Amino acid sequence: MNLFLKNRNLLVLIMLFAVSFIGCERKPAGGSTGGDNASGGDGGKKTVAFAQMENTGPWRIAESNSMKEEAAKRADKYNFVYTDAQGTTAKQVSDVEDLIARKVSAIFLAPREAEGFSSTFQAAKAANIPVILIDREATGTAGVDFVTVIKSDFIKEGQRAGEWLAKQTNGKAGIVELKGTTGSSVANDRSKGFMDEIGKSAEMKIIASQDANFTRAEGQKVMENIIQAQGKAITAVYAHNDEMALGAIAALKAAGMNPGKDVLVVSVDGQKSALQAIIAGEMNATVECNPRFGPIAFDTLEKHLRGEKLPAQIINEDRFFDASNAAQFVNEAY
Ligand code: GYE
Repeated sequence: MNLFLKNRNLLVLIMLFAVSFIGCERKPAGGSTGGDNASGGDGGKKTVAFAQMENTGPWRIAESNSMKEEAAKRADKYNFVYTDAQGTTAKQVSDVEDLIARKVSAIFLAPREAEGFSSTFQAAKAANIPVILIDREATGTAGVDFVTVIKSDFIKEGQRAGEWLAKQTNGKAGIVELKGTTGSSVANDRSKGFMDEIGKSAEMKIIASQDANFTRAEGQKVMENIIQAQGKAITAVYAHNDEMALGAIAALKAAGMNPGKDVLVVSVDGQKSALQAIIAGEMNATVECNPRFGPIAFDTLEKHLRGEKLPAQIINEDRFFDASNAAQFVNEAY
């Protein structure tokens, strides 16, 4: 063997040694690749996942960011995995199935629709993975199918919007209701609370009610069609979220109508652009629905892991914004 070959063999040996060494260093011991429940490796870190339904619109982006930020604050204890179902319930179901297959230690789930998750809950249970619902409900029993649900009181949100509107209009209005995604617990409850409240006044009438899927673009489109059909009969808009309200405001303006004045606009969420619209006088009120779930979600998980008994529901306290306080809160809004 000549000197060149000898040196080359030596070089190959050194390289092989180096590669296997790097390989050892990089290997995530008990990390997000599996075996997490059992191993407790990676310095004892647990892999916790958040299965988000979509990440469009300020509310959802604020929620995702809050979860990511809180995970980062607790990075000594947790690895964090995030999935985005891009607005499709079927994808969200398969996202959760994948997380179960990866053997994560716990799953936070913001279920797009109430139905469709029961077999996933069973699979998680069989794998001993706790599921905590955040922001919306899913069909099933707390303490059995999932640990608990952390959310706002959506019926109360609808009631507060209805009560405010009845007061402002002396119990007489032609109302357009823009509803959230059909099949979501939020849309049902926000409708129910509102109807219960306006039902107390004989002349509070819903003249049109349609699903606009919680988005601004759909809110605008649906509102354009309703304006064509109903015109001046519209004196108020109740939107299940601020994005749809802002879409409706754009449609009303384009039709030469006067949102905030001739047509009162009330919705739910409390995002920055809604508070700005209130300050500008184009929108009237919004019931807060807090999207910043990170701290309470992780605190709840830790209580569960310590073996504490949790209530079936954990309800966030929300505020109410109108012309009297929008300027005070606009800077802290998302
Ligand atoms: O109000 C809306 C979002 O589930 C409470 O969903 C949440 C709602 C929120 O898209 O803006």
